Amino acid sequence: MNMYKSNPKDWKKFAKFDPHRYTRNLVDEGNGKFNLMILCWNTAQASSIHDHANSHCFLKVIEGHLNEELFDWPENEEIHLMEPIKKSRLDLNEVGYMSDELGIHRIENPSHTDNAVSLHLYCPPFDECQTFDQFTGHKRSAEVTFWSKFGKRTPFGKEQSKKK
Ligand code: 2CO
Ligand code: FE2
Repeated sequence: MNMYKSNPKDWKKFAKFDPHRYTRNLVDEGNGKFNLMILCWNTAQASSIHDHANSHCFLKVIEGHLNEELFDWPENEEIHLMEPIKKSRLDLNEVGYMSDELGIHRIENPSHTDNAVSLHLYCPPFDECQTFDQFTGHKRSAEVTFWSKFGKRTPFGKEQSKKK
């Protein structure tokens, strides 16, 4: 991940954007051992606060830049505002690592003029994670989906990553 220097020619065919939310585009299933994907962040798009389902997450910015807010796991069921414990910026070609041991996070493309694209490797792959409400600390399970797989838009109604 560190050694790779981003060249849009390598990944353009996987980089499919949606005007409404960031997209997850599957590049390789790593023989079931990992998922390699390209995430496309339109201007000002952000993820929810989420965990990583016990997976290791490596991410590299391959266009634009991203901001990360790191949060501690909420401790109890009491309603409370979640405050970030760390904010960082990931620049072009920078690599980050995230796992449940470090906490939970939110990623955002803070630019209002430029798109951002990131390359993610999740080991092992996962098809469900938990998302958190910043204002209450409440969580719920969310299925993660692919906007495209291997360069082809996932057919409508079959966005689930699961092979049920
Ligand atoms: N984990 C999020 C996802 O897979 C993206 S933020 O980077 O870890 O959609
Ligand atoms: Fe994440």
